[in-house]
Amino acid sequence: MVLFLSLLALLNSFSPKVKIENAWVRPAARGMNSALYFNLDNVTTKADALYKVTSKSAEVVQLHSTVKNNDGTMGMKEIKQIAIPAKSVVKFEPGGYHVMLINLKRSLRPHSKIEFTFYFKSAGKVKVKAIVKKE
Ligand SMILES: [Cu+2]
Repeated sequence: MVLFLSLLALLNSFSPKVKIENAWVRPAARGMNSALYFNLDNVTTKADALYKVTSKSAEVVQLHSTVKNNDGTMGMKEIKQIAIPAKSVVKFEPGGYHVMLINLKRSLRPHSKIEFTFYFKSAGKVKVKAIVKKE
C-alpha cells in the first residue's frame, strides 16, 4: 500500500499540466494599477480552467477581458474563469485577457521578479514568477 501510494505520488508529480509561459508584468508605481500577461499552454488531453490568481504585490487581483463599449471605446470587465481547451494555447496579452493588479502594495521596477499563484480547476495551485518589463 505504501509502495502504491508513493508510486501514485511519483506519477502525479510527472503528469503534464497546463504550462504558464512568458509571464510578464508592466512596471508601475506603488498605489497604481498594472497588468500581468502570459500564455497558458494546455499540453494535456483534458480541458482545464484558470479561475483565480493571487499576489502579495497588489491589494486586489482580478481576471479581466478587454471589451468594446457601446460608444466604441475600449473597456475591461472582470471574468470568473477562463477555459483552456485540451491541446491549445490561451494568450493573455495587451488588448485581450489580462490579470489586473489593482492598488499595488509596492513599486514594480523593470527587471525585478514578482511572484503569483495561479489556481486551475484541474491542475490545482501553481506558483509563477513574472518578470517586470515594458512589453
Ligand atoms: Cu483590467
